[in-house]
Amino acid sequence: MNEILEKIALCVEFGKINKVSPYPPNMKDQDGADELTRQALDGGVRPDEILENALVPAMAKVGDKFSRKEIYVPQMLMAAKAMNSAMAHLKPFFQSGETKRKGKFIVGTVAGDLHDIGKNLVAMMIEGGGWEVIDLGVDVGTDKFMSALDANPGAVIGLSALLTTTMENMKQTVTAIKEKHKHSKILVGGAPVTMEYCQKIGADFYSPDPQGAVNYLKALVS
Ligand code: B1M
Repeated sequence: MNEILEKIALCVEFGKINKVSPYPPNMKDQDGADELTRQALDGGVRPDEILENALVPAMAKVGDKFSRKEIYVPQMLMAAKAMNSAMAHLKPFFQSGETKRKGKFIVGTVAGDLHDIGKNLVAMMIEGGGWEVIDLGVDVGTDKFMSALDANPGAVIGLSALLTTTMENMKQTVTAIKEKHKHSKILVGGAPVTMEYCQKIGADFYSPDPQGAVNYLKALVS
């Protein structure tokens, strides 16, 4: 792998955002994902190469370590911040259509539910997996999911719920989406959600963690 891509991947894996960021201590005063991504683009590396060969594999490593409980939420958030600092340089290329993404992922925490830490991790990992993410935020009602899907036909939908009470709203949203867009794929997750519940409400897939969500989307387009 190109040396600068290796460096960007390490910055993302270990959460080194930019030169002034003191984290992680062993990378202090070194360029971070921000500066290195700029340098790579200026040096002629294509945006899709940076995404595919640095950000995606680095975030996959982060996801696997998180699944194995070798790292925890703070490290994952730092990795996601580093990835975002790199993505800020790449986004103009993707938005202009010059570089293609794998697809669109609409995500939100269901109606009545304000928990967004897990949902944000999933969104960031999926963005790191090469998808365009449309994040509708928290307390998202069925109508808002439907409007987003109407505006982005074919997008995969992700619903997150952290409360046993709001899980019921997940069911309502899944039913409404499947009635109007029966071929839409719906992924569900969140602490109280299970595969059994996913099947019961007619969603397509359940993942207990962000990496499972990334793998599911990857399988959809391969
Ligand atoms: Co709330 N809360 N909370 N809370 N809160 C829980 C969930 C609770 C378990 C705490 C407890 O009682 N032990 C409990 C729920 C009980 C239940 O229903 N079974 C609870 C409660 C009761 C409440 C309130 C009702 C409290 C009150 O006001 N009386 C209230 C409800 C507000 C509302 O939503 N309407 C409330 C409020 C809050 C805060 C606002 C204070 C805050 C949220 C801040 C925020 O998110 N911005 C909060 C927090 C922080 C928690 C705990 C402590 C932590 C949740 C969290 O972020 N976990 C939580 C207790 C706990 O979990 N220890 C608790 C870390 C996060 C990375 O994990 O979200 O599970 P998680 O996401 C995971 C996976 O689930 C998965 O990937 C993530 C990474 O592995 N995942 C997906 C998540 N979404 C996914 C989507 C996917 C795929 C995977 O595909 C689309």
